[in-house]
Amino acid sequence: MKYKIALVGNPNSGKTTLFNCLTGSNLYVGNWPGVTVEKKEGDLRGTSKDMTLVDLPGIYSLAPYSMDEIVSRNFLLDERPDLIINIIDASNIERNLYLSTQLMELNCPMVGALNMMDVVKKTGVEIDVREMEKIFGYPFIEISAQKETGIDELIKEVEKTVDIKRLKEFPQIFPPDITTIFNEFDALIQNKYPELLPDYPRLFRVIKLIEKDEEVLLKIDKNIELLADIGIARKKIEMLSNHDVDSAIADYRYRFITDGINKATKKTKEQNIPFQ
Ligand code: BGO
Repeated sequence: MKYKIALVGNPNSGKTTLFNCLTGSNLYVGNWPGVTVEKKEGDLRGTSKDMTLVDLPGIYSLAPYSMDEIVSRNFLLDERPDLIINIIDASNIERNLYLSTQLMELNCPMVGALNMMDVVKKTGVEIDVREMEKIFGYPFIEISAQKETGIDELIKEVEKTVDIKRLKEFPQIFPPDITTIFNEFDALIQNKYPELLPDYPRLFRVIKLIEKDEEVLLKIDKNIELLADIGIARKKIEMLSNHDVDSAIADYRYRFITDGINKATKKTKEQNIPFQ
């Protein structure tokens, strides 16, 4: 069996540098179907398992607005990789983890590669990767793609995690009352619209419907009854959060990330370089 591994991360997180470290000379470069976005694939080196690494375009979110986001999202939803290597610029950890909270909703095995650790260490910040795993529900490995440190550990962790078939643990990103609304809406979808987006991971489907995601709206084909049900769920979230749905969901994600980072990092010496 050949495993399909997706490399996903923000632009400038060091994805190209890491891709080159992880693959040998066995490289295939083409275009994603129908678009002029470059597609790179290569065999993962140094592993006893047969794994192909696919480099996805750098993205900030799974919203379907830019061509890069559409290409990455369609690959993750349609091709269902066996594992995601989520590269995170650890010197900009909170912003980078925003994409991670969305990737978690795909319920695919994931390993977080905390890149730029050479930079982070100079700022005197320490990251407790065991604590990160407990909070975020998937393993993290500290690396520097540029200095080629942590690469063997990353490959070992990928080998270990790939057969789990789902995210290791699913943490509570949203507060309990919001999670209840999501669960009720999920049950409603399963009972009332059993044919709706059957291939979408369940939490991803719920959130994208409630967010009125553009791609999803195209797929539901002006189903008036479903739109009314979505409207009811949106109202409930707005009443509980006192915000519009998009801001509320983004805000909950950031709060979850900030709380997690506060617990899992500490500054060991004073330096003038800011850590965001
Ligand atoms: C330039 N540590 C450090 N310090 N830098 C890293 C690391 C790391 O672990 N990993 C990557 N970089 P890409 P995307 C550059 O190109 O892989 C650097 O967009 C420069 N170029 O070397 O391209 C990497 O694919 C001139 O930096 O990222 C690159 O995700 C001056 O992060 C940049 C300084 O990496 C982005 C840096 C002409």
